Amino acid sequence: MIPTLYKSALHPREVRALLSLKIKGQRFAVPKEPLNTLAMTLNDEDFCCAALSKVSRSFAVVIQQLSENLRNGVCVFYLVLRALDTIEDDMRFPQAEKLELLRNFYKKSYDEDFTLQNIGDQEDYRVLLAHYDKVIRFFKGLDKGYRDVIVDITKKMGNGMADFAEKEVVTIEDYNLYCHYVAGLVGIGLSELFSASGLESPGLKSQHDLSNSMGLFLQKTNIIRDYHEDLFSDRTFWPKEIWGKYADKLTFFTENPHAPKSLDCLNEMVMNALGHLPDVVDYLRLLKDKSIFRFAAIPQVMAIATLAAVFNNPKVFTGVVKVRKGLAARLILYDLSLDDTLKYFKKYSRVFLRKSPAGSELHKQLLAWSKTLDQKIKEG
Ligand code: D99
Repeated sequence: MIPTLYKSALHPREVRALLSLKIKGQRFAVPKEPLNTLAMTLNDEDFCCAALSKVSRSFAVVIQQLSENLRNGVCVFYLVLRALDTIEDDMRFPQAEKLELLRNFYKKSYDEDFTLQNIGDQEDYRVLLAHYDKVIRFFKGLDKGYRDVIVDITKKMGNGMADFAEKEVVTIEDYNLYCHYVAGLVGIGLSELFSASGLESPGLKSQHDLSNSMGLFLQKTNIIRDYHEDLFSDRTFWPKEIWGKYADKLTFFTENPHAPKSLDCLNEMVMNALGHLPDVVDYLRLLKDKSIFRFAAIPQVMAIATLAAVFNNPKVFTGVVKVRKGLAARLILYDLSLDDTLKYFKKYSRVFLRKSPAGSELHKQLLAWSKTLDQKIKEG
């Protein structure tokens, strides 16, 4: 906590937010014991909540604030997605077996004897899979509308992950399709859960393009930020159709982080991600329920803050550039309105303009993009 506070030292509002989140966070106290100890004592629902807090601390707090039955649906959905992600990411797993498991994972949704031993590169994920029967029992207690959505998305995502386990992301079309499978479908599934809950309009579940963009904006931000980390796992997600214009091999950038070609490539990847922001604004504007709005908006604000931090920043090529946890704490604590969110988008869009060379092609594109964003914001 201290290092986190130190990083926010110059931002008093963040310091206050971090401290009060720490206090308030006790209400969602993340149990100190390891997850496999908790697995012995907690019932299915409490285990799932503890697992959620363990795998994604700040996100768990936001999910907790959703209304009861939607919260359970989203919690299970998140854990099912995390299980799929853990299987996809486990490189020690024999390929043929992995493809089989990804494509058939949805068929296990009602199988209370189903657990997975020794899969996952982090302890908490291994424990989640080892006690996956608890997730399945919690899943079976959900409303049928929620269960049908979760099974449908699991099937599509599992097949999409298996398709891409055997082929590289080369074209921008591949890039958009991969991100659709691992993140766009999350947005589409959530819109269906929001509509099924009755808290949002039935029409929301048909907004596939806007829902898809919600996931793509977050996923592309993660892929850009994780360039260095992903470089040494034998999978890369940067499309050759983009980076191939600036280098012969992807490792050129980590070897030449300050080269103009490296920064031009990075900035084009950021521009590509920013292309989804007008859809994000349109989607957030459709939301009526306050807790659903915050659940959807907070990761989007974190994402644009991350893009502003990585834009034109050579450190992306040699490490992971993270935004201060103080920002997440502030967003989680103060009830973020649509207006606040749009102000954040405006504030960060000025950073891109300021950091891009005046008169450059990139600057012109950013000006056009910023005007589109302004137009969207004014439509309010
Ligand atoms: C996600 N994604 O928030 Cl896509 C995943 N952190 O980034 Cl159910 C699962 O992980 C669900 O705590 C929802 O270290 C989401 C999106 C989302 C989408 C569409 C509409 C509404 C919400 C996330 C979750 C956020 C997250 C982890 C991090 C700090 C900030 C939040 C931490 C998107 C995905 C699929 C790309 C990971």
